[in-house]
Amino acid sequence: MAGRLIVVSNRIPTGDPSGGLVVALHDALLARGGTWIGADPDPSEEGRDRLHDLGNVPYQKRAFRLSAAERANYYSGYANSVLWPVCHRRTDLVEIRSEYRADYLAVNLRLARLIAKELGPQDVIWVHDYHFLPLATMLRSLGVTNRIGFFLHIPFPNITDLDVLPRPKDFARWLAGYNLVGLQTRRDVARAFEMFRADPRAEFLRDGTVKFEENIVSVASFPIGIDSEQIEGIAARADTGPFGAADPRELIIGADRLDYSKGLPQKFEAFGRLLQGRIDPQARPTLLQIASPSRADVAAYQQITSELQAISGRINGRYSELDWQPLRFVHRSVDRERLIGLMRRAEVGLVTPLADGMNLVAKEFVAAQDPEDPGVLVLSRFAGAAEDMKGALLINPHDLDETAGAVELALAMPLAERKCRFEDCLQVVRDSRISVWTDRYLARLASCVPTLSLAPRA
Ligand code: GDG
Repeated sequence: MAGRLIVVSNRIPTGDPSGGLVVALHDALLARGGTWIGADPDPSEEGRDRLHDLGNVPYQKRAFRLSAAERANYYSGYANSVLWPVCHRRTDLVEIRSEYRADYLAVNLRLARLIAKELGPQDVIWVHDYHFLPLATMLRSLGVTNRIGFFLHIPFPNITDLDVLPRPKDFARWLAGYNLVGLQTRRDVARAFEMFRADPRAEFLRDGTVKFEENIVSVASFPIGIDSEQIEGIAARADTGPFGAADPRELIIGADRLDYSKGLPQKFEAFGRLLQGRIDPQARPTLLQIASPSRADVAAYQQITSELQAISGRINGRYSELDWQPLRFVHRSVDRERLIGLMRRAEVGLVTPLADGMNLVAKEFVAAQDPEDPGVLVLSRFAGAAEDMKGALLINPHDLDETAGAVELALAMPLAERKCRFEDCLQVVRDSRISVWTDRYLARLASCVPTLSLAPRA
């Protein structure tokens, strides 16, 4: 690619990059050079009319600033209280307010203007996630014909759920402003096609692309992955005995952002079912749930936190012994190496989202296992990762007995079967590693039909 790569994401890494996605984009920018644009962690409201340098080595990091009202309306509001629940099939949690949408559009338009000002003719823009759906349409309205790609990290919404949006038809039009829309799974692509098929403005071309008014957009799946080699290395060296004398004999681990999409109440209740007679009381299994705090200013997140505290209190009250607490609900983030060590130590990884774009924890759990004595992944069918991870025990997280039964099976699984399932899963994790994801996406974007004419409106 001749021009610069310009990556846009709401979160921009400061300090050492950590976490799969951030590392992948960091590597892509290191290899190709370019600019990463994101929201300024500095809460200052000054200078919203320009991008601020957050450092130039080894690539440029530039930040846009938000006012306190914009943070509330664009970020916590439209992005996290409208689009997030719509895409995660929780339309009951959607909060529609006119100021949310107004600021979402205003922030995107301001960002489009700031980007357009500094864009070279060959630059390629790669936009990440639901915070920026209308960015391409807005850039096109400012005369930008550069290649612009989009990747949606979360599930593509069901077509009927889109009707909950204030102006449902915007969704398809905004996406059609991009040259390439990348989604996590083939199932997501099918839902996107269903949306375009139902839209009279869209026409399917023979090569599988969609012509939407004056734009041509390609839609394809690019299942995101992890730096599996790095995690395998960390896990092999990790401290796996942080429990000391209280080391549980059978450890089941969960690690999620504390989010209502992750199925945590269902996970806790299913564990309660397991304790309720399914398991030999002598086995004393422990569920360690690390739940890193997330979006605490949004009411739905406060509610789910209280709900989880109540369920874990009930289960522990009922089953704890003087020297055994079955459920450890740790509502804070733990150090990455420690987390990977805990994953390696665990007999079972329990991943139960009700809806999830991919779920990197599932892939990290697999990469962290000891190949000679691997643990078993119990994985929700509703995680994007389940589309390819056939070696996992797949469950419906709404079915508490099924989940409890799968954990029981996992805890009793003979080594030969554990190894066989692990090897299947590890192959999937390695095949979808993050460097492959980045390269595949950018190669596909480079081959997309260029935008020749411009959309007349944003
Ligand atoms: C979105 C989509 C998609 C978790 N707790 C701790 C911790 N983590 C790390 C995990 C993992 C990451 O956070 C979570 O990634 P997920 O993929 O599981 O979930 P989301 O945050 O919802 O991510 C998702 C992803 O984007 C990428 O496209 O897969 O579907 O929702 O890396 O290990 N890390 C540390 N301490 C913790 O306590 N250090």
